[in-house]
Amino acid sequence: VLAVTSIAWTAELPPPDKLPSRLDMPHPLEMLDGRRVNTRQDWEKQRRPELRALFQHYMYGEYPARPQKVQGRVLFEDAQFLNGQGTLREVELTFGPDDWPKIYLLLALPNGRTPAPCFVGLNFGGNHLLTAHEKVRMPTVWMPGHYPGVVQNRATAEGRGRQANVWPLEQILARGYAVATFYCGDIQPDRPHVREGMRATLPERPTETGRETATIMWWAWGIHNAVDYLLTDSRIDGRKLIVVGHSRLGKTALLAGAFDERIAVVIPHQSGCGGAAPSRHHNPKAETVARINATFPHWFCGHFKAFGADVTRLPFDQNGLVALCAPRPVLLTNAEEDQWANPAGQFEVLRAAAPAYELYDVPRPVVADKMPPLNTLSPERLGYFIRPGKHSMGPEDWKVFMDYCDKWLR
Ligand code: GTR
Repeated sequence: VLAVTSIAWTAELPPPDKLPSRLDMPHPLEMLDGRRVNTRQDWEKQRRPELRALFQHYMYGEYPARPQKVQGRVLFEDAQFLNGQGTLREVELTFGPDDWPKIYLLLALPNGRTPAPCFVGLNFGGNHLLTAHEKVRMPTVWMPGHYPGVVQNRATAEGRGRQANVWPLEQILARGYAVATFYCGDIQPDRPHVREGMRATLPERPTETGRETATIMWWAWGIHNAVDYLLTDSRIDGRKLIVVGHSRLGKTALLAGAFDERIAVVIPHQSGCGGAAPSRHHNPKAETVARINATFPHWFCGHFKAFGADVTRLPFDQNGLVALCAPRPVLLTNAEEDQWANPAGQFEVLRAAAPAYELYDVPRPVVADKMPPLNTLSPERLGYFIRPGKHSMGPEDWKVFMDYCDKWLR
């Protein structure tokens, strides 16, 4: 059963320059025509579908059709991973014709806990960077040149285990969590102007409609394909899936969570502009919509480009994307020196998403009223954490992810 909310959107939406200018983040419960919903039912039946449609049309592009079926083929399984602490498995996921991309999903399962809650998310440079296990498949698709062991944009065995700190499997298994991750480039390579990956499966030129599926949307859709598979695995607790990702892949984690209610907890780590940071902001150190569109033109759809010159015309802000996760827990994690990702702006986004959560019968407050001090988890349903240091994901971040999930999933 594909539980992803499908979007029926037929109304004509105005071009970006015909939208009204709004200086503040639009209220998540206010419809495009100005009416405000104030019941859970109107939110779920009217405003939530509208908001999902607006994010597709103006920012991430169309959510692609769900595959008929996602099929998994186990490539290897080692039941004695890390001296028997866990099981390591790699699974090839097929979800279309033979010439379509495939996902290579690396699964680490704690041997002592079945079914286990499971983190799911994309990695930047291939599964083989996350463990030195020699059975892990060497990716054959395009790779960014600066990743360990990459030669002429292809992965080599030199990379094995070189980024094991980013997804610390041993630490995660020790706390009874499972991990499911795959290389983002399995679905769509992280570069513009190429017809590769899922984009190459489309009949027309992808940049013509303005609302063409952009890379971050393809990635989020890929995560949903992995979720389809995870729900068939009896060693995983399908009610306890946590989506996580760092930076551009954190933007993806938030979008994936906002569009798929099968995901129980959403953790965009240092996701910044286009993720959990506001598009409207005055932080001189933080990334802007104009800048992100210029540097990464493939991440967002054509319509989004128009907002670089005037973000006040956006009919939503990123508080709307967080609101789409309601009432599920969302944790925003940040680092003090990573001002590019706008940590303080992200806290404002979190607060401005709260009205959607308050429609539900859940304990109050749903969000803290002030940003917590450094190294102090604000464990609310809309949670927040900021540590000292830089733009990175590592063991200390995973500790916080798991502390938060212990609270919400046990
Ligand atoms: C930066 C980009 C950010 C963030 C980051 C990353 O260059 O400006 O939005 O996505 O890359 O993914 O590490």
